[in-house]
Amino acid sequence: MMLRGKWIAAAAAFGAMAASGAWATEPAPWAFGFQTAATPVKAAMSSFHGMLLVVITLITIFVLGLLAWVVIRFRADRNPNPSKTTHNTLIEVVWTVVPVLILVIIAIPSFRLLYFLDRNPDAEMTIKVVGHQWYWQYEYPDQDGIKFDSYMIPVADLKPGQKRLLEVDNRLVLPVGTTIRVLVTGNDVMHSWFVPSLGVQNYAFPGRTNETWIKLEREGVYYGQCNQICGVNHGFMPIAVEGVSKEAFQRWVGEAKKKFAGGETAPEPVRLARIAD
Ligand SMILES: [Cu+2]
Repeated sequence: MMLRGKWIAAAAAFGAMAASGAWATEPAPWAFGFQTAATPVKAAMSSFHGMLLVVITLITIFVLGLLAWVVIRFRADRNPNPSKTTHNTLIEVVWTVVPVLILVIIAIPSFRLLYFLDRNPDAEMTIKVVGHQWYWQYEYPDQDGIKFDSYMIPVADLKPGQKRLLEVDNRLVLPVGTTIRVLVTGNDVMHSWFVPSLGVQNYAFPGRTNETWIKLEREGVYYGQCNQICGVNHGFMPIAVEGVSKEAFQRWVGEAKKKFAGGETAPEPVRLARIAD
């Protein structure tokens, strides 16, 4: 009965989410599948995933059918004198060649997607993401080098509506409809800059720069988290990307130049103590 109640709750949550259109750009209770795509890369990932799901489902049903057929048709009381056949060249060729063909069919769009998300030669601007223990730092080399830190808002300081363990003090503000090169690196240990709805998951290595790109298709806030265990506060260095219109971005740039002129937004020891609260 307990289990049944749980499934009913899950179905209700699923229905409510579908009805409200709340396919959020952040993790949601009982969410199924991917977060809604906000970039062309994520859209391509989602459709590739959909294609794979069809392939996997067909293979699983086929294998299950074969197993059921063997178990029922060739069980001992129905088939008391089993065949002693050990080889069948035709079947062996088929069960080798068909899986190879399936893998090739999967590999072609897979590699195409890998190269698609790798880099975009037509980037209109660049941002740099630096992973630190335990916060992210963002730089805008094309906007006079705006540079600031982005810390999680401690639970005790959350305002109504702010998301626990996801909201940050300074969001990464980006213009929509703009192809943006993203350079990711690390300052101390390995981190990973992971924003599911943008289709971005890049390792942040010290001494190495990884590249990808994003093009936000609509305004909104897109949440992510560090995705590589990086120490005691790994779970407390979320990512919040805010997509705004190009005009609003220009206004933000003007404000940000003043706001972040002094560099660091707060002394690090103070912030770490607050996160621990
Ligand atoms: Cu981490």
